[in-house]
Amino acid sequence: MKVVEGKLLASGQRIGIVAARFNDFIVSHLISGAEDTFVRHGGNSDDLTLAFVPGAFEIPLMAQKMAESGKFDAVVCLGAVIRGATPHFDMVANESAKGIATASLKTGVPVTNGILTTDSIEQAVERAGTKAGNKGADAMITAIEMVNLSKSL
Ligand code: INI
Repeated sequence: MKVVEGKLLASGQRIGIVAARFNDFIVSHLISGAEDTFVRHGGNSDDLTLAFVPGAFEIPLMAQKMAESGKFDAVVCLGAVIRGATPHFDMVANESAKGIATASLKTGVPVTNGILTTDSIEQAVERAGTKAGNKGADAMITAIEMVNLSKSL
């Protein structure tokens, strides 16, 4: 049996990051986690391009534009949708996740979901570099692996 896996090596990869300004207090830590992970896996931070959008709802369109541009091997999406802070939590959370999946399938470029969807600000803090890891770092490592896996098929 031939097994195909993606290495966790980022050297030479060019990655687009789309980050929401909404809940910047949290999202800024997701951006740091993503950049740190890219560099610690051999990537050059000059090969990262960061695009800010107003909120998580706007992420899929920009992710799709970046994926279509041909300039990036993958796109990493970062945001924080917090239930306590929004009456339309479900709409923003669902549409952003659906749109990210669509952008990836439509373009054939890996687009990873680093958007936190939590019930409280405390849960978001826990997933932005404290006791429950960093979802930005997770989304970056997924992108690195998917780029290498796609190349090795
Ligand atoms: N955007 C977020 O990224 N997180 C949120 O928690 C949030 N809340 O609370 O509403 C949010 N709303 C803005 C939304 O993403 C759009 O920018 C807005 O609806 C304009 O299209």
